[in-house]
Amino acid sequence: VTSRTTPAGLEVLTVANAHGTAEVYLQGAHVTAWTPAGEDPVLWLSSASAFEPGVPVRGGIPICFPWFGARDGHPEAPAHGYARRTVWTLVGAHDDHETTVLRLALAAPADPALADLSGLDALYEVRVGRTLDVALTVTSTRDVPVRFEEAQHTYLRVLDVEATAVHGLEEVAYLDKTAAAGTDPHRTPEGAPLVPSGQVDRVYLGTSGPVQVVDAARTVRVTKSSSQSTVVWSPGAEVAAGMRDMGPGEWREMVCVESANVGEHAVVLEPGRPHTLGSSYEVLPRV
Ligand code: TA6
Repeated sequence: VTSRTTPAGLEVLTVANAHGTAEVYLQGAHVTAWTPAGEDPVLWLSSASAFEPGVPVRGGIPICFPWFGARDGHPEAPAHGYARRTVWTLVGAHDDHETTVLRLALAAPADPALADLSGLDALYEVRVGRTLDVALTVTSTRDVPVRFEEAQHTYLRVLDVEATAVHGLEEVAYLDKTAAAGTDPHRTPEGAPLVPSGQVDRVYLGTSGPVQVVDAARTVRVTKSSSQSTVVWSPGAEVAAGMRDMGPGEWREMVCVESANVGEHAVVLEPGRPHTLGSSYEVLPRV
């Protein structure tokens, strides 16, 4: 593991071992790259992303915590929580059977605006090996249950999102976040793999199974643990064109598949009972 500081003052860790390479920014504990040996990069990263203090990176694996999207009752709060904007502390790095393990910690901020979410400490473990494994463990120092949301908002690199099939959610009902305001966003299972077309923004409800993302080049499998929701997002041409941190046309080269606990599946953390959200990414051998 080596470390460098960018001209903007962000610290980046580079991992290289027999099985591949990865990059992790301390800001956001953000994995921005993972390339298994002999494969193309698995994570997508925008060519127009900001890499600046306090600004989330567009691509890789943003951590959404302790809320997802807008914060309920707090329209002024930044989207997807504070974890992806805050500098985490590296608390450990070691090699374990050809796997490199990084551990990063984020203490609960002492912010009166976050009083109802106070006491939530986070630890993130990143394992770089034949697979990439990430695990977010949240503990509470409070003596009352605390409700929070979380997601590993992973941007997977694909050849063309509109020619990519997302398998594993065929029988799962979802919320369609593109539904017009005031209309019911609940949708019944589609019974077929999702091939994103235009803007897709869905929260699949009550699903803990794996997802396989299949394009013309390969299959990437996402396996998750202690996660009850899966989010799939593709901005489509129009939304992407309005995003300053996405290069022209690049929206086609990504799809987000997010291991999450959001909305009705938010975590209610009891004192003394840590919760760990895990995701594992793997390129499957060609058949
Ligand atoms: O996970 C999907 C989503 O919540 C979308 O609604 C979309 O806004 C996206 O995340 C990106 O959010 P961001 O705050 O990173 O621009």
